[in-house]
Amino acid sequence: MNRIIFTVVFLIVISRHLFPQPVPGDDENIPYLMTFGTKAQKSWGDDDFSQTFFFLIPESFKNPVYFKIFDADIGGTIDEMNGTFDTQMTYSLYGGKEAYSNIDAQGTDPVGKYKSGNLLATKSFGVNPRYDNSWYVFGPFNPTEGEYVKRFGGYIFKIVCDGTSGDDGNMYRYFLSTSNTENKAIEGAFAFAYEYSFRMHDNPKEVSHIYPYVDDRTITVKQMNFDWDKDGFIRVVSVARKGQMCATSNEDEWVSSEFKILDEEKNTSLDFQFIKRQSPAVKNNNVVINVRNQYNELLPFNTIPIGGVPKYKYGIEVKKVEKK
Ligand SMILES: [Ca+2]
Ligand SMILES: [Ca+2]
Ligand SMILES: [Ca+2]
Ligand SMILES: [Ca+2]
Repeated sequence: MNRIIFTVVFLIVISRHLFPQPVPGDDENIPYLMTFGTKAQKSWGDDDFSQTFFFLIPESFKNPVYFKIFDADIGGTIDEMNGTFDTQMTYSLYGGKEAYSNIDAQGTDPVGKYKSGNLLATKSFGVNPRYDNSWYVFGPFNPTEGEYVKRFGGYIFKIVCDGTSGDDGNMYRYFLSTSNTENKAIEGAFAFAYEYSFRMHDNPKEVSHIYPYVDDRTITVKQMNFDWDKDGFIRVVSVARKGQMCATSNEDEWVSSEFKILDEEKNTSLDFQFIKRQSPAVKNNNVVINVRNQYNELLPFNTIPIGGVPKYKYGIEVKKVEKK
């Protein structure tokens, strides 16, 4: 019996390594990233019609890489139509100097030099049945075409998805792969963003997550969310926190709230849980979120949570109570 359990656990661990590196990540349970055309009203759920993602490739990895976009088009079965589909959107891939390290690239708004670095590839889409519900691929690229960032121990690439016209919503996902025909993971690679603009599930039983990483300088955390449509609640779970409720937004508004970081939470990921209202179910809900520390610096959301998905440890709270 123990051997069976061991084998099952072993296979789960192994299969997670063999499975592709999707963005959004497996543990996030977010159906799609979401970016609207520039003529959309913000009340549809996108505050700025632009989204930036970074991809880290560890320097030990030497083979070519591919950046794959699922449902790159704006039309067809996946995407949110407003009237008729008339939206254009551009995906741009950057590497080289400043692709990541330019401060404008790490903000929440598409301003200044947010498209810093060397433009390695770019492609615009509108209605395009060929790339509806299928893949478009940038690559191959040598990992060294990214920007080398010492503290990450690897090369960083950036993809910016910008709405350029129209008022429809683009739903899409990314995969970082070693193959242009299959989704093959790169060990130790991951993706991250400083602001997430995404589509929630329609099924009220599905819970979506993001995992901001809290470093040891973080004392307080401020979350801001946009256009939550009062869809249930957002709560934070961590190794030391059972369920911290966050202030949530209604239609077309930003709402923020803050909480203090506990010692045990330093150098761990927080689990922001997006829990839907059970009834009546909110459909087609697009949401934007970012999280900052006390210096107003954005915390990165990693598609694979650093240190794993944090689990609340009952013992920590007991110890804290005893100390008082
Ligand atoms: Ca339209
Ligand atoms: Ca589509
Ligand atoms: Ca799409
Ligand atoms: Ca919304």
